[in-house]
Amino acid sequence: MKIPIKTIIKIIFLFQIINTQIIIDDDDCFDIPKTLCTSKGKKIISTPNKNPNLIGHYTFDESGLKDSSGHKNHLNGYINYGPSYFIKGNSAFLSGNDMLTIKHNKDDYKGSDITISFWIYLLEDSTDNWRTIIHKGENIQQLTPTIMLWPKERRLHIRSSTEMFWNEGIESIGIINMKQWTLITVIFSGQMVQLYINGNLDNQKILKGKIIMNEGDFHIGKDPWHQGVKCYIDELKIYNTAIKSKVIEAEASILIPLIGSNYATLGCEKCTFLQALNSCPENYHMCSYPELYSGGYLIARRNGWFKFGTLVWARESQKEMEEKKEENEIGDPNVMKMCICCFDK
Ligand SMILES: [Ca+2]
Repeated sequence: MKIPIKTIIKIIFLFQIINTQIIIDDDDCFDIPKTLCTSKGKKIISTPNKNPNLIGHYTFDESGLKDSSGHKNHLNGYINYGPSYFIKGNSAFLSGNDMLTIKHNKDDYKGSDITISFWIYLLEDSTDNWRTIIHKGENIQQLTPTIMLWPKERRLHIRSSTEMFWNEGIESIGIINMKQWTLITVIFSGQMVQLYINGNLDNQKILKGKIIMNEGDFHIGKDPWHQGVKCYIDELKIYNTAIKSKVIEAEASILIPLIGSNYATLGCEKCTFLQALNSCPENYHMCSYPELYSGGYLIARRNGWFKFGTLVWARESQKEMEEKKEENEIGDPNVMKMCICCFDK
């Protein structure tokens, strides 16, 4: 009897798959090892190499509560879906009463360093109460990490517990806009806490003590001790390390694809012209009017800087500067405006 060559190949391939180690995990799901060898090891089929420091990744797309990082830190709770931050897929709709949790898994942490990144779309303005977006901890005095909203404004309240005090952190300078997707990234590393809004460094601080990690669960959308936030959340990522600013900028580039999130940064909120000139960080300068209209104003609006007022200093031509001098606006210590700094080309 002749056996077709295709059938022989199929039998050999099946035999090799059977010979690989297939594990059935606690959730009764197949866990196939990352690499599969065929043709006596000449052909290697591998799954994409995932970032080992990404210990939780929640897309809320087809996978629902599933952790896509490969670490099996699946969400617990009931999920309602909302629209995705991008064209395809879903987000998680959180009503303000909904709470999702992630169990603490000590094997995933290398120390106290942690990065939290997510897209948020606020559906409700301030409610006069402190509201929890994310909180990890067994009780109200374990705070690493915690991201909340202030009672009377949409300002972020970033908290952690340190060796010096149980409650240390920073507040956002920008205000989170309503009904607009915003990328929030918070990095806790050593004694440093940094907040990025839409890929742009919003605030940072060296805390009094070293940050301490706790063994409590993550609470998403609200925690047992505070009210929650009515919002959509998408692409929630948890890293056990401090990620690089380039990674954050890359994720935020979807918002301002032509110029990038680092095109402009905030120099000062309300300052005189001379203070404004000195307020820009290295590699940045006070934006000119063309630069403001080419992206400076867009970034300022998206990152919530216009709460400081709508008056903005601009670097102008020599002639315009001379005219301004006559008006004495530049030297007047009572004229205060915002300074938006643009990247040096
Ligand atoms: Ca999604």
